[in-house]
Amino acid sequence: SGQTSIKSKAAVAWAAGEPLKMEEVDVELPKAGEVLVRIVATGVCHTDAFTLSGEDPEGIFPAILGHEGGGIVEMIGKGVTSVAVGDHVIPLYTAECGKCKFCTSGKTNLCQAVRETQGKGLMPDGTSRFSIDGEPIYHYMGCSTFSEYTVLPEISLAKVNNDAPLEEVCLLGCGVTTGMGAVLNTAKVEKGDTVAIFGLGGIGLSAIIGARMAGASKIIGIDINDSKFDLAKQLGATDVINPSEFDKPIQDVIVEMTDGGVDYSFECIGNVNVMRQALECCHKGWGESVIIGVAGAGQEISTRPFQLVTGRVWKGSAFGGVKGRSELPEIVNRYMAGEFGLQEFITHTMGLDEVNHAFDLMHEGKSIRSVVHM
Ligand code: NAD
Ligand code: AHE
Ligand code: ZN
Ligand code: ZN
Repeated sequence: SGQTSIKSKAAVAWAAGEPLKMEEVDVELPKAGEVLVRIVATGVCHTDAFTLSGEDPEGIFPAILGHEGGGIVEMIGKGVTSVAVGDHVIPLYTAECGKCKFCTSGKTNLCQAVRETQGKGLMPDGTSRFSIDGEPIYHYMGCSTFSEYTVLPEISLAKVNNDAPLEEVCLLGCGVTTGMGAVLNTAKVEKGDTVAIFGLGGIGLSAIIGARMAGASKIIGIDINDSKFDLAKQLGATDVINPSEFDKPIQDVIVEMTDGGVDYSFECIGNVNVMRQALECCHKGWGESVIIGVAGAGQEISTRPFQLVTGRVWKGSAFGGVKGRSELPEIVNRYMAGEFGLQEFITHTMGLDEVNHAFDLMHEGKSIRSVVHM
């Protein structure tokens, strides 16, 4: 028919620090190797707020944020073979091409096939599929799920079980996969290990689920907001502590609670001071600390090198070390089989036009996950 674009409702981030604005955007139809997806639901992750705040060195405006979505394939571009119209898919901010040096290394999930253009808010051909009155609007993390329709490279889509409720499994597009994966894939926590988890939002609570699955003997949850503790305990935390209630450093408290420190700790906040606490609460000789939280431009971590000389290990984890296309479908099936829950994370649901409220709830510490139903 010669049609080259469709109209879509989207929440646009026009500038750092400003509320998102509902707009009708033009979405260009998918080019070769690309897929048009109708987003059904999307979670709101702290990373969306981080980028909107202006702290993200890669933040570009105007952009369509959102990276924790679930949707249905609406149209495929030339040469696309791995998904078809009608397939349920989860957008991946960490693609999986299966061919690059990273994908074939067997050492990482960080495929770099489209990473460079993705970081510039563009599709792999160096252009955007979104515009208003001919002016480009940038993509975000290769996903832009705060839009009714979005375009992604084929290699940035996990095809999942069509029976999976997208309003729930969208959370596997980031938060829950990240927390569980950091524990199970990155740290590889084993039965009987002791664990400390700093920050009990969507990521930290998912790390608790992972620690429980692994059979950890002690799971210490740490947060400055007591209202997070009930769910943390329900999901498997054996102890919950609030650093503001102690008159000594929290790492000292944890070292005392665990006869010398934990086997593994996880920073799920994005605070470089807490990252140091998380490292220093680890056991001498072998304790490992995993950074999951994302810290703002210019922030740096520090500790005494002696902490590492004496056997503690500092590492990080992105998307829980999970390779999205080959591993996420199985995680969705494990959810469908009842191995873990997602509903308890969803404290709020709303329409896209209320997405700013989701950011308010997050900043007020009142939500775990808001899920936007498009
Ligand atoms: P969230 O806002 O839901 O949760 C953060 C929690 O940390 C809150 O409960 C808050 O009360 C607590 N907190 C804040 N300051 C604290 C302090 N000083 N001590 C103890 N607790 C404190 O956020 P989220 O969505 O769970 O994301 C957490 C972090 O993980 C963010 O930095 C996000 O950008 C990052 N993230 C990273 C990845 C990755 O792949 N590496 C993926 C998703 C999210
Ligand atoms: N753009 C930021 C870093 C942001 C960041 O670390 N992102 C995480 C995912 S957060 C999901 O909620 C990640 O996976 N990073 C790996 C990657 O390739 O981006 C900055 O500091 O520039
Ligand atoms: Zn996220
Ligand atoms: Zn790759």
